[in-house]
Amino acid sequence: MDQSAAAFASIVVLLLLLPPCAPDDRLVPGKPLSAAATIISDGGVFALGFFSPSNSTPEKMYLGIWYNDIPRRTVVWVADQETPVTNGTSSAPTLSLTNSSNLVLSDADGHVRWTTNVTGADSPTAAAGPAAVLLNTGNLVIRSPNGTTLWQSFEHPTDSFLPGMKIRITYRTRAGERLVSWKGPDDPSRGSFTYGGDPDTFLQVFLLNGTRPVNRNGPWTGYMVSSQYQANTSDIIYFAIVNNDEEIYMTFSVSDGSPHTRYVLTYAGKYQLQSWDNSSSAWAVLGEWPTWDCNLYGYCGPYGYCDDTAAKEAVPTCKCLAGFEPASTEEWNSGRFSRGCRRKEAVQCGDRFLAVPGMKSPDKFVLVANRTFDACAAECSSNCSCVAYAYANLSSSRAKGDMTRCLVWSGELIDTEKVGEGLGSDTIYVRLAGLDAGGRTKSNAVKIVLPVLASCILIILCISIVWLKIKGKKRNREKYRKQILDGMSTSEEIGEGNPVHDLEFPFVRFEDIALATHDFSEAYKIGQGGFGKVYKAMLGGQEVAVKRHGTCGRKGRLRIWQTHQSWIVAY
Ligand SMILES: *[C@@H]1O[C@H](CO)[C@@H](O)[C@H](O)[C@H]1NC(C)=O
Ligand SMILES: *[C@@H]1O[C@H](CO)[C@@H](O)[C@H](O)[C@H]1NC(C)=O
Ligand SMILES: *[C@@H]1O[C@H](CO)[C@@H](O)[C@H](O)[C@H]1NC(C)=O
Ligand SMILES: *[C@@H]1O[C@H](CO)[C@@H](O)[C@H](O)[C@H]1NC(C)=O
Ligand SMILES: *[C@@H]1O[C@H](CO)[C@@H](O)[C@H](O)[C@H]1NC(C)=O
Ligand SMILES: *[C@@H]1O[C@H](CO)[C@@H](O)[C@H](O)[C@H]1NC(C)=O
Ligand SMILES: *[C@@H]1O[C@H](CO)[C@@H](O)[C@H](O)[C@H]1NC(C)=O
Ligand SMILES: *[C@@H]1O[C@H](CO)[C@@H](O)[C@H](O)[C@H]1NC(C)=O
Ligand SMILES: *[C@@H]1O[C@H](CO)[C@@H](O)[C@H](O)[C@H]1NC(C)=O
Ligand SMILES: CC(=O)N[C@H]1CO[C@H](CO)[C@@H](O)[C@@H]1O
Repeated sequence: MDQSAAAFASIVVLLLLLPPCAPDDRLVPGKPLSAAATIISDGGVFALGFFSPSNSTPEKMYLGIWYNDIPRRTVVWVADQETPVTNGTSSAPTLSLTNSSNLVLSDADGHVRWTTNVTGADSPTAAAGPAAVLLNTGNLVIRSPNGTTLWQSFEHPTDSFLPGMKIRITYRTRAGERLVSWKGPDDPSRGSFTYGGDPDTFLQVFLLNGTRPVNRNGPWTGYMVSSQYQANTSDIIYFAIVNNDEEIYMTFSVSDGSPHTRYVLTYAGKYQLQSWDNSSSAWAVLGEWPTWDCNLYGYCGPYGYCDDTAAKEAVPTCKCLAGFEPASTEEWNSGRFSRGCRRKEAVQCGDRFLAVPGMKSPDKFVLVANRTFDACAAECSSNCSCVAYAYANLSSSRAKGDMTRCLVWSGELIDTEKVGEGLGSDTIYVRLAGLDAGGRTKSNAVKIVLPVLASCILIILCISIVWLKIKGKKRNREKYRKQILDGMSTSEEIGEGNPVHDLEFPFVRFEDIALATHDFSEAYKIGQGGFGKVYKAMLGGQEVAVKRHGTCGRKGRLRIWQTHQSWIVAY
């Protein structure tokens, strides 16, 4: 008894005497990472270390970051995509941090295979040097002795887009992050697919195969936050587009307690939204783009458009824009659409424009700066080579207060899609022969006009309401935008007094929500996090996720976001 007590006491003393260990979430100068070791983020979600992707060639190793707490190794970042290091028989590769704050990856034979590019960092004092810290978000950050970030892996992405990461384009340099696919399932070297913003227009996102577009998101219509509720996982994914004087970027976050969620550009050229399913120990694919052939770039040829709202079939429905007919009926009928459509009747300079709502705008537009809607229309109708225009009020300014987005087309209209009316869609105005002053076709007026007119009125009504609400708050928007995103990336509570409350999206009354959720009954609750409780409800025939901040009675404001898949209402 005495003996064991003494032994215990001496262990305690020994433990007390041991010097405090450096936290194992970081690398410091003079303590390189060996091939067999890993660095684990504080929180345990991510690991940094060497891995060999293929069992057949174990001597080929890469430095990477993967999820530490799931049984299937899923690498989200690779340092040396081009040149794997080799694991020798007598020596192994190492990763070290230099006194000049650079990470250096050395081969078994001592050759430097990869290094970061930090310059001008302070030389360390004896007290504190730089550190490379693996954060629990999966970001590997080099910090200077004074704590500033000198380099981060989030700014050098490979195939994965993680919550809190940004994919952006800088206006001045036209440079930015692009996801790069792996070459094969077990080959992290650079594949041919990339995903990122379009440096020519800054307004759209391309999935490319080499330099060839595979899939394109339509030009940004100005929405800032959209969200998507995943019924299977009870996950809410908040997706944001942030535009400021320097850059435009997209980022996303997930609700608290959500499983691991990432976007990944697969080696096969698919952009997927994946979520870890603990019960089956596998990645569930919540979304995939291109979803079907309809989303392939230019699938329906010039002046054709694909109906993405149609039931997904093996061969998607291609249609010609109003006033156009298939270039070759024979090919069109046999499901070959690449030659697209041609005009039924040639246009003349004085011809008017038909409004086509609910569309993804075609590619190859020219952005005309600082135009009102009327000036945009005039810009196009006064120029005989202009065949179409589309207009949006961007909800955040690019620079110096220009909130307008006037797009004009003078060539073929390519890669148009019908996506249905919603946040990401445009009304395209197409120049057509035989329209009267109201933009109606003279012959078949009623058939086309009524739905078009109705949707126009609806859109204008919605835009005006949002516009009126937002108008008064324009001045502080810059500040708000930043704070929304700061809040999002850290998953902090969006509570009272948070500026996010001031970005309102009117539509729904509290009474309707209370009714639809049976007065916020537990039976309708689908989640809870730092942001409040989330309920499922049916509103106007739409399934929505209702987010409630606290239980502040009937005061407070409503917000609603929409994506093409779902709506979310926040109270
Ligand atoms: C690297 O090589 C050493 C020595 O041959 C071996 O012990 C180690 O397991 C190898 N590491 C990996 C990750 O294959
Ligand atoms: C470091 O900078 C050089 C020259 O600017 C560049 O060629 C190289 O690709 C950069 N390396 C990394 C890892 O960014
Ligand atoms: C911190 O150090 C970096 C370089 O190591 C330097 O550029 C920066 O100005 C320093 N910041 C402060 C607040 O001292
Ligand atoms: C890095 O700095 C430490 C402390 O100043 C010093 O002991 C060490 O020799 C330096 N290492 C190199 C490679 O310069
Ligand atoms: C990507 O491009 C290569 C070469 O141009 C081609 O062989 C391959 O089929 C393309 N893949 C896809 C999915 O477009
Ligand atoms: C995931 O499943 C494992 C066992 O299969 C369990 O131990 C763990 O708690 C689960 N994690 C979550 C977040 O449900
Ligand atoms: C979601 O659930 C439905 C029905 O339970 C199922 O058919 C579908 O495959 C699930 N999706 C995912 C991504 O797990
Ligand atoms: C936009 O146009 C208006 C009038 O057309 C002009 O007063 C204003 O200076 C312009 N703004 C910019 C940023 O060009
Ligand atoms: C008309 O449009 C074409 C193509 O966009 C452009 O090159 C030309 O400068 C425009 N003409 C006028 C007068 O604006
Ligand atoms: C379609 C629409 O609402 N356009 C408005 C966009 O904002 C400008 C002012 O910058 C208004 O004049 C437009 O009417």
